[in-house]
Amino acid sequence: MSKKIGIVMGSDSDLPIVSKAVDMLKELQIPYEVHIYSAHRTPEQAGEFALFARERGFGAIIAVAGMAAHLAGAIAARTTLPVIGIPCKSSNLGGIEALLSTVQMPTGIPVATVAIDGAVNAALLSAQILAVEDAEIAARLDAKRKRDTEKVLEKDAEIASKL
Ligand code: RP5
Repeated sequence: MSKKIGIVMGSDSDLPIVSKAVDMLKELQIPYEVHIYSAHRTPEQAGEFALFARERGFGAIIAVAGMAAHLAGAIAARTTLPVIGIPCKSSNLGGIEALLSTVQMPTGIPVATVAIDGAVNAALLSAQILAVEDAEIAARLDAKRKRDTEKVLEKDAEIASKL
């Protein structure tokens, strides 16, 4: 059984983004656990989750938050597991504020930040982290890359006949 991926979102309004990460983890047959813990509204629960995540069998944590997005950093401050931040577009600033809040971490506490709303890449990166030690996940990732490549080549073959 592989290690689990923890997914923590700051609000249930982040669920449409989280669902995309969950779908990717399901496709790769990776176990996961999802929580709603906010760096601001439930700081103790978010901190507790991070503190005990390693001993609870997690291999990496994905933190999803918008606006003044401190969740990924707050979690990273309390664990040495890899933390991946997804900045969300949840205000009229378009997510740039969440991107900057997530990516600009002080030296010593890294957060691997993906694109605004980049849920699929966050899931893939978390799988790649587990795949360092897990040959089955590595094989599934290789197979997915191959399928993705084939899809693009099929489109390439079609485009010539369309134009
Ligand atoms: C963040 O504030 C959440 O992650 C969410 O993206 C944003 C807005 O939250 P709600 O006001 O919709 O609960 O903490």
